[in-house]
Amino acid sequence: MIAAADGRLAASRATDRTIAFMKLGLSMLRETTLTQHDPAPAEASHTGMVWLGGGTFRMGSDRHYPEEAPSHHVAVGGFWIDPTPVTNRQFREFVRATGYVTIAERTPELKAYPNALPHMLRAGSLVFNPPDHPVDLRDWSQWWTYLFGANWRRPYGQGSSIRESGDHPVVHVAYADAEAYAAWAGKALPTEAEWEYAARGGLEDAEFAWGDELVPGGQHMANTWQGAFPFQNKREDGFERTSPVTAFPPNGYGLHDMIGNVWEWTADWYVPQHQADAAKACCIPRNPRGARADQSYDPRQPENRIPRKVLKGGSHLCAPSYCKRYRPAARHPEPVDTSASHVGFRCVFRPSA
Ligand SMILES: [Ca+2]
Ligand SMILES: [Ca+2]
Ligand SMILES: [Cu+2]
Repeated sequence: MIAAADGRLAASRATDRTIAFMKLGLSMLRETTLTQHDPAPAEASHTGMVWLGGGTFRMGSDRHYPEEAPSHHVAVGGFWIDPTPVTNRQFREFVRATGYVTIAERTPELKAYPNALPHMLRAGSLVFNPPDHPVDLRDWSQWWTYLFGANWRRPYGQGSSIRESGDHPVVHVAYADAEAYAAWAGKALPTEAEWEYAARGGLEDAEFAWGDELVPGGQHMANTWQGAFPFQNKREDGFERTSPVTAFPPNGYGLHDMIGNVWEWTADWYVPQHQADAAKACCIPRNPRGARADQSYDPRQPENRIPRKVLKGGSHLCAPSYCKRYRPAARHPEPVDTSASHVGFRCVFRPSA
């Protein structure tokens, strides 16, 4: 349980940063699908990264949430990808080398949040703070707290640390933080199509990154949530919060944690649906880059003009009883300024064309 650092916090629980500040106040294609055409270019060896030859695959799903539909064919070129999310240890190397200060560590400016109540404008981040009883599942503010002092070094606020979790994914990183790390590493953030192609691990249209069963033969394949969300975490997978990035088996491409543990930032702007499937093989989009920034705003919050990126993969908070987003097709919009205790990222490297 997270101790509130400030009496006002109870009222400031919210799902994203801006709200937190304002709160108080085709079958023919099947054979070619997922075939990896491109051999890894010899130009560079990206130590520790996994080469994925490009291919055509079925992106999205018609069987789940509306934003994942329609399922449609997409082609991606070959690229390298990190086999795990970026860890606390890796992120610390970046910060030591550059002196970079993450968004969650900076005091938010009134200029950027004109509707904010001044006392809320303190450095912090969103921390999962579970109630001990059933709550209205429509109200996310029941389990999210904007916690002053929470950041990547102190994932659960004052008094917490990452001393024992160097191999856990870094969290409390906003989009710009992930981008800054990627630039430093000479890498980039994946597009949604690249990310989903990688997550599917070579399986055609499967529900999960490992097949069609969530817990095949009783074996947990990812760090998700078992029990009644958000008050009963049965930890049958062994972890209440984040887990070491290789704690669960890799998918068919050798990639760990694509599903669960932490959501991962992608470079694409969010719109709540996919484009229609191409009528002919000729017209399948290649390396799609998502929507435009000005299409990504939250329509329910017209006063908040913070554009939103696509998050992928679900997290340790995804539960059959609440949010079945522990699947490659699943997606979630996240305002670029927002950081949280269940969101991280991994990088890709694209060969120069
Ligand atoms: Ca778990
Ligand atoms: Ca993940
Ligand atoms: Cu979820």
